[in-house]
Amino acid sequence: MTYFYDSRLEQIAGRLADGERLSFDEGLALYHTDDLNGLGRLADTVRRKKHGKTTYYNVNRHFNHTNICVADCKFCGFYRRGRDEDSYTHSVEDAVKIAGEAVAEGATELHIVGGLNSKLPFEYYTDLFSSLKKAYPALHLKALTMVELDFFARFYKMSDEEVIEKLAAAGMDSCPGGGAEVFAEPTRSRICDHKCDGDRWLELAGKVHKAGLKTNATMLYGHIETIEDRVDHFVRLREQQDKTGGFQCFIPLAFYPPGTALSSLPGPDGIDSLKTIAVSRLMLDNFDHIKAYWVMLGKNLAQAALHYGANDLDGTITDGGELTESYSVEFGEVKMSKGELISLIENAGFEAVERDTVYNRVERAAV
Ligand code: V47
Repeated sequence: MTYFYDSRLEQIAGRLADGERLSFDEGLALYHTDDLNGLGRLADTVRRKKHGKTTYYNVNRHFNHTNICVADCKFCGFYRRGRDEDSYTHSVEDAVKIAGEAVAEGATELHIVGGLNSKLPFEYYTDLFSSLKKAYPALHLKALTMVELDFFARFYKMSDEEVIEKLAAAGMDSCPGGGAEVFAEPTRSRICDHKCDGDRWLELAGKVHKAGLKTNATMLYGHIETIEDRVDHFVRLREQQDKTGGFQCFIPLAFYPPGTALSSLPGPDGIDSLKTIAVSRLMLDNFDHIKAYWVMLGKNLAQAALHYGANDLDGTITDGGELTESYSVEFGEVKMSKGELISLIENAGFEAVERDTVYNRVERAAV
């Protein structure tokens, strides 16, 4: 018999065992519990029902084509203005060279995102994707957030459908989950006033799903948002998933304050991060995968998160891009070998399975 220190968790355990969907209030109760291990056990039970001991990782590389951005998000340490000395925009040739290095290292995925750069023509993106595909047809291009797609539709004066169709025709295979931040107002406007709102982010994700492409979803937590904001985020993602079903994976992103306009904040602690992984697993009953993104959690906490509902550690990353510039000063190079990823997973008592971006197993010839 499972023992809970918190009787509310016991009630929720009963509802989960009956296959019930948890309510907004139950989401709050999960966050407010002091019974961390009880919460973890609930999330782990759901995770093991879906995936057993399987824990996924992938071999990937991040590539940021430009750091020039008009959005001015308070949590971002990555963006620059065009006049800044350290602003950059990569040429398509640079991108193909970097993709070649990634493929030589065994990467199956290139994760491509950048700033909202008003100096680039739309053809830059179609050229970028078609050149990458021409050079490396098997490399999956997981590219552009809903915020970038929204910017393109407005800036280049195209319909959403046209933007998605042209980018997909050029080689965009799926979209990463960035730009979701926190949907709830007024928090969203306070941290990213110039980005599209939560409803628009969800609308675009739905349109990408309808075009037949998968996307991911994220939530940035541990800044000025409330617990209510977080649970609202889960409920809205879950409702969108009921409608269009194209989210593969949810990735909670632990806020890392250095180098941002919110650098006086402490960021989330370890307990908060484990709770966020667990509550997301329990609230997002229609998401298959919960990713413990080791770049933001740190390797050790990401490993522990595998016992709190996560079933994916993401990847080798290599040159982690937009999230890693200040992080790497503190923690060193943002890169993990396949061997290290596998050890983290196996030492946590799980089975490591290499996946591609859409969660097919990758079989490699033994060397
Ligand atoms: O939208 C920005 C977040 C996101 C900070 O889909 C920050 O597989 C923490 O979405 N501290 C972009 N987080 C990254 C992203 C992502 C990452 C890995 C995998 C996938 C995927 C998606 O990063 C932004 C924002 O929410 N972010 N600044 C920061 N200082």
